[in-house]
Amino acid sequence: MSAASLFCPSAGFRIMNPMSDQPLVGVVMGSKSDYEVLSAAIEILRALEIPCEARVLSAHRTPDQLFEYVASARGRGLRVLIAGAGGAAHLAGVMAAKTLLPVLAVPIAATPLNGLDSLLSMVQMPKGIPVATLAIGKPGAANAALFAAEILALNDAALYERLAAWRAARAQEVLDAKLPE
Ligand code: AIR
Repeated sequence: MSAASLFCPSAGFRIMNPMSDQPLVGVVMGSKSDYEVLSAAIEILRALEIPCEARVLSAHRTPDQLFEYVASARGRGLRVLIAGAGGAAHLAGVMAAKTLLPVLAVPIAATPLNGLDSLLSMVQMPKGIPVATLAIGKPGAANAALFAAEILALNDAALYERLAAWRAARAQEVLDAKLPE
């Protein structure tokens, strides 16, 4: 499968909620090797019943296909984009340059610099082209999904309730934690 092709190990090509044909969140990763981290975002989007799609597209290796994807995103109904990449991670910034959809960036530890390279590439955007950068790795991926949910919940009361229930369940897990005697 080429780097530009649709990617989803579970569905073969595309991650979708069967209840809807219309993905609202596009999860883009610079390499298939980023999937383990970005799966933390996809799991939460699924748990919250937010239709999403996942793609492997690289700002450096497949710039033309990335531009095409982002240029068509809003017209295809996408409302939030999540971008995860490692190293000299220009993915989120390039995507943000081509759309007015919110772009949430997830830095990935893919080099001996352990994600600091990716974090700085994503967070140090020049004035005028915003990217919202989350934490390095899986916690950032999970929070990107939750942030996307919060954005979508502004106009979706049912999603707001699912999100509130998800948050309450996490709080309950903390309160129920048992320590060794
Ligand atoms: N990458 C791919 N194109 C541009 C960048 N910055 C990133 C990927 C991955 C890392 O390079 O997002 O985190 C290494 O990719 P690979 O394919 O060599 O494993």
